[in-house]
Amino acid sequence: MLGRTTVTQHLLLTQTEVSGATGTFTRLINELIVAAKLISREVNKAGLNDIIGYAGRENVQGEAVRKLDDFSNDAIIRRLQSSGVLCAMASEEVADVIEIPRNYPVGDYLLIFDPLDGSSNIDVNVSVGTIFSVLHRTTDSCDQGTLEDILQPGYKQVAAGYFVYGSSTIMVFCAGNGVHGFTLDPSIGEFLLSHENMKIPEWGNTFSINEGNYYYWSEDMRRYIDYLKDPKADHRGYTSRYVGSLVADFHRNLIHGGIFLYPADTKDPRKPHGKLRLMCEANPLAYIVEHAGGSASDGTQRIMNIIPEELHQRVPLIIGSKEEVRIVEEFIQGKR
Ligand code: P6P
Repeated sequence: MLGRTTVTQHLLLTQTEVSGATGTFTRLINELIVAAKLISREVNKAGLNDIIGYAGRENVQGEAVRKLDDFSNDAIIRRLQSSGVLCAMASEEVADVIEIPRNYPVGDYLLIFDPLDGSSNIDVNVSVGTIFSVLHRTTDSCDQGTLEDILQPGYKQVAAGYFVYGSSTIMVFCAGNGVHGFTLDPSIGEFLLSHENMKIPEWGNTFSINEGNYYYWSEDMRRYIDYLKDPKADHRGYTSRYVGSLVADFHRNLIHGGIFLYPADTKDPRKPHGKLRLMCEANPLAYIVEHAGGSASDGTQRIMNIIPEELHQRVPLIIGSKEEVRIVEEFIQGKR
């Protein structure tokens, strides 16, 4: 325990390996870590304080906002807006681009985040998470970042990661040089390296999908799920695991192999492309999974090749072990 690498040591070491690094990126991630520690503290005692339940309003997604959503969103915005490293932010909870207040310096990075994904699970003590994506500004300015700076395809990300608030609080993060996991030791308040250079198995026997939507899926998606459950099909057998919290389902599959799917469905005409958001959920997890050797697709194309048109646009998400994603794409593209 005494010799374990802290996330700060890891960031500083990585920084020395990046020519021209000025430390602003390290500052960005460190501020995110402080926000995550604050969120972890509140999540882990949610049943004991007045922070579970609803905030009495809906967010841009038309979803009832929970007090912990608000707390988590505010924690990230307050920590990062004064850091001097961002020119703008975007949050799953906020309709428009979040500007940096005029009394703070402006930097060259952009942060896009889902402050507390899966928050509906808080009341029943199921793991939830924070997801984040880091971009570099494209507009040549020293002023506020714009929507143009934010609406970049996923392959332009310079880093991405998530925090999962579960039986322990774990940060999984990649800045282009491997995917690494750090576990929070609450007794010292430090994230310690626990999963170095994570790689997702090429195959997996776990599938994660909400089968309650079965009759709302396309015929191809139904055929694929039937195939997974068919004992006579040409595979080694699958098991179903669905937490209903994207970060928890993704994290399990990252470690053990498997596939998570949230396909398009006809259940809600407001969400014809499925429920999950491109910018603050699909892109950052796609960045992580590809750097870990996996794949992320909307069924017909690589998630990170999608050119964003709207800040909160939704996409079908198929993500996990490379070979499992390939099989789904073959069903969707009529090759199986
Ligand atoms: P459903 C949580 O609300 C979330 O955004 C993801 O974390 C999760 O994967 C998904 O929605 C669950 O959605 O429709 O299966 O309840």
